[in-house]
Amino acid sequence: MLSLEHYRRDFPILHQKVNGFPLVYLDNAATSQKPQVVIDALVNYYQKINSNVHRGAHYLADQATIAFDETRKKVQKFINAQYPEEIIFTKGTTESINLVAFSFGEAFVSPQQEILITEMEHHANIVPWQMLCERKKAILKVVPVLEDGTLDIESFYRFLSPNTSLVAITHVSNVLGTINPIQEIIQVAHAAGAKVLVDGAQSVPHFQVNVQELDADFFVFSGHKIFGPTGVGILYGKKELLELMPPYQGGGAMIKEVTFERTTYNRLPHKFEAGTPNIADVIGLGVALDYVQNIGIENIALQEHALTEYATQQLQQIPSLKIIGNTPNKVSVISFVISGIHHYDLGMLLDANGIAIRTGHHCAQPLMRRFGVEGTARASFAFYNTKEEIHKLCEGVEKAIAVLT
Ligand code: 7TS
Repeated sequence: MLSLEHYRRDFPILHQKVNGFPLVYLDNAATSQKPQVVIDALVNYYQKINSNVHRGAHYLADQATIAFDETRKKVQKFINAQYPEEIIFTKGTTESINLVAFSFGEAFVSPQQEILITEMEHHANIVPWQMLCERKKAILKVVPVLEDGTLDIESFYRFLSPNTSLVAITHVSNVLGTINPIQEIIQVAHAAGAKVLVDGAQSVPHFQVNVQELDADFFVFSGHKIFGPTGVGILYGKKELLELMPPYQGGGAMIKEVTFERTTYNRLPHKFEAGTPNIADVIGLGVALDYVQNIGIENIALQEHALTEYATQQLQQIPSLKIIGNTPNKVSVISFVISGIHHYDLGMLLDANGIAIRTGHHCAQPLMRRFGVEGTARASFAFYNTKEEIHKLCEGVEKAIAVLT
């Protein structure tokens, strides 16, 4: 087991009082907190090497470019991509998915072809595909979710056809915590001739991902959920696919030569990185990945698993509380509803005690409809959370039930 005290000290934000109580931060699925080394990297960048990248005109430009390009290699290693140019920097998961929906959609999706998604997707992995289907007169198909929060894999097999162009699926649900059998899904989709985009926003922070082993065509995630800064995300794509896809945005850095008659495009990854990138935050993400690697993602997984089991067991003792998402194969996300209590009221009462959880639809309105709820309360843990914090959550919930019912 990790020495929690040691690692908690790395996160300055955790050591403060909120509403007079020590902060209990249980909203890590929305965004994780940042260790001091990441904060220092941002300050250091602006104090010492701030400059534009890939223009190579002077010392600072070189330093910034080296640090920026270094992160691409760190990400490549972190998810075991074959080539660094398969790593495209974006604003986040949302932009990565929009990029693929636009660019892959433009090149490869024709009328009447199908895009397969699931009922447990975040809006970021629904709406861009709806927009694509509208543009291309393609068809969106949705694989249902079973009562325990697992994917209806039989329906997935049934829905897949030679007409399926792309399967866009979350690796892990941000509401249910369910880990989808992504390797099987990718194999079967490939056998049917479809490509697969995996939304890794909620998987990469919690366990080892190996894109080559998975054989994913696209894999996307956000830096801010894995202890990195906001405003930077990753699109991994297989080189041979990215090569065939048109640029998403035009501008500086993505061109080889521009004339008023015709423009030729830069090689990967620059073709997909128009304009000045988010240099400081990209460098910060590199430091965050180093931080995770120093602790060991497998140690993080063990710690989070123990916290999740414990919290599940404790919350289940509360009679009016129902957990939504009951598969044992899940990450550290627990969504729940309490009969007779609105999730917003619960969230407000917990906040008054310094406890931060998320309430609402979690950007997954179709999934809320599937479970017949308007929203849920959701506690999500990082490795720096403690059993004591779980006790505080349970006490807070019990107090709220006493006050509100
Ligand atoms: N996909 C999944 C599975 C997510 O959980 C999220 C964010 C996104 C995509 C979008 O990521 P972004 O960084 O581009 O915004 N999920 C959440 C959440 O559960 N609470 O706040 C944001």
